[in-house]
Amino acid sequence: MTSYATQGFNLDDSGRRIVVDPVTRIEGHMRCEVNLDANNVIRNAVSTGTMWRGLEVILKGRDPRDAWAFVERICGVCTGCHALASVRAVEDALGIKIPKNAHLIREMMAKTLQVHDHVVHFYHLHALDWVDVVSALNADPKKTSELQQLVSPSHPLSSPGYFRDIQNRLKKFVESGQLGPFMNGYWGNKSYILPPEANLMAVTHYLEALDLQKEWVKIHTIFGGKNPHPNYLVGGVPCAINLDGNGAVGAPITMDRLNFIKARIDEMETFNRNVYLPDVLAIGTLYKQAGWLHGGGLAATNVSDYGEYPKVNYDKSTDQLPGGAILNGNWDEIHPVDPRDPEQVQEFVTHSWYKYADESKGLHPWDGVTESNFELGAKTKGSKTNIEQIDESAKYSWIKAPRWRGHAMEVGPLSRYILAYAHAKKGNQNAQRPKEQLDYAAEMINHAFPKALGLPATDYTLKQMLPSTIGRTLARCLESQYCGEMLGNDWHELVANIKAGDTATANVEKWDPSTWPKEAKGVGLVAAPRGQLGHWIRIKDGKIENYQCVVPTTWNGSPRDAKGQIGAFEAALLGTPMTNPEQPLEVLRTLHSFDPCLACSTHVMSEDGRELTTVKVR
Ligand code: NFE
Ligand code: MG
Repeated sequence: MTSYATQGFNLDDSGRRIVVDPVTRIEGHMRCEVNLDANNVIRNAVSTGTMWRGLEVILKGRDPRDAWAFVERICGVCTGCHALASVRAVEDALGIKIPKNAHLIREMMAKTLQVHDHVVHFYHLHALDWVDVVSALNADPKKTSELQQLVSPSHPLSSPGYFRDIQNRLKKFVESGQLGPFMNGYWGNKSYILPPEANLMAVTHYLEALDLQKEWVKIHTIFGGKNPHPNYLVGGVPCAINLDGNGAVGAPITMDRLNFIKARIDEMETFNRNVYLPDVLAIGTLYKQAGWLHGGGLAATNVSDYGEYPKVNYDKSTDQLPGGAILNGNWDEIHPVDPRDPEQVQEFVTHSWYKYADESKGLHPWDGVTESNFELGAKTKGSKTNIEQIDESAKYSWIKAPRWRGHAMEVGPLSRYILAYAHAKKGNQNAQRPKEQLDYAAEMINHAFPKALGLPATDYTLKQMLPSTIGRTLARCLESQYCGEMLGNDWHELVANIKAGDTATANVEKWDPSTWPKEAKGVGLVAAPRGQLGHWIRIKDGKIENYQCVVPTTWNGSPRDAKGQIGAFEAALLGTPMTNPEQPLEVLRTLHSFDPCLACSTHVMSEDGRELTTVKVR
């Protein structure tokens, strides 16, 4: 028995151990082990990143203006957010201010990513933890049509015939035995509680979302040339504006293209409002009624975000989703977060496969060190290439352990929404962040959450219910909706600014490294879809001296630290009862609610490409 009293979690690793490896429907390589008590309740959890790629090491000695193109390859899912963090870090170091159009275009690219990422996450990476595809075959298409008209009254595709066609497509799929994206689900598990009609409706929306998402990312192709991995530029954006397109070379931003973008934004807003939010509310309500409100973990205590979406660039007080840190579940106190302060953001490697001179201490990212050190603990069972069980008392993950003032934190949309609610309650609005703007986020929490959960909107009920797996999924949906609306505002502002005669998209005054100081350091922050993202850079003699990325999934997927504090994935699993431990659906539900991205968090392969683990559920 191990006790981690500092966080109030008591871990018991004595019971039967279940291994889920890999955790699928996510980006990257992740393993999770849990110990169960005699009642099949999770009492200990161990989360591991099983891959290393070394991007921070690859960057050393390179031109800072090129860094965005390297770090952007950390991930194709949260595509663009590492490039954005990178150009912001370099601009911060060199004192470069970007033009208004560049700011608005970057904002639109970031919010497009947010909506795309959240919709793809919910329907394609997470919904099948709640929705039984095979059960949809038993649905009555007429009743499905009635259900949809009840929960999504404005959805244009609602006829019984439409659902019958989709059901027939599904039947053919299942009869062919080639389930494709629906392979290996735990279909029929008793923990799926939706009626067949709700399952058919949700599977239908899965297919609709699959079609739509490829349209939405065209916004990235217009502004950034391609997706995934759109182009960025230190000093602005790499696209030209020429509204009528006359005499322009390349592929400038024309009014035709802007109108195409507006049509996609309207489509996102309509889908969020008519389909995504009603689906999440319906699924949340039914599962809440069935008593499934597990998975709160660190969200009930420690959450943070750097704050994002400034109405006025470079003015953090105008952030439309304001940042801060909340500790010990005290929503009345919001601590300011300063990523430059060496005492605040630190990464520990005590339980990570890296080497520090003194591993009892954390390092601020400007002084961060990335040196691999793969060794397995004495208690690891099995051979090195076929591990049955890892030893969490030793090093056990390729993910470092970031901490804020020494505390393990949960990051992501749920954290941002808890913060928005707390800021609104304190009345933290100003002229650039009008009350309505901030209240909007709080309103959503006040209305959407209690409605979904069938509760009165009080601080007490929200605190009991919001920090949960369902709460996390709801918050992501609210953020998608909010980003869709902010996108519409950005579009109008961009068009108005261009029409007023401003066509500047880049500031190249400091492009030449001879204009740079001998030494400089900077930080670039982004509200990435999975949470707060920061890149820290040190520049010396025009080259990158050190580069460190502390990524959302590094925070959430963090292993234990020097004090033994567990990370957000691990904390969220504790106390969850499993219906059938041979089918770890509950583990997947909660882990998926974070939308883990291991490629992002490890950003660093075992040198000899050796297999570190095998797939095993026992
Ligand atoms: Ni690969 Fe990422 C996001 C970043 S990691 S997805 O969002 O940054 O959590
Ligand atoms: Mg890192």
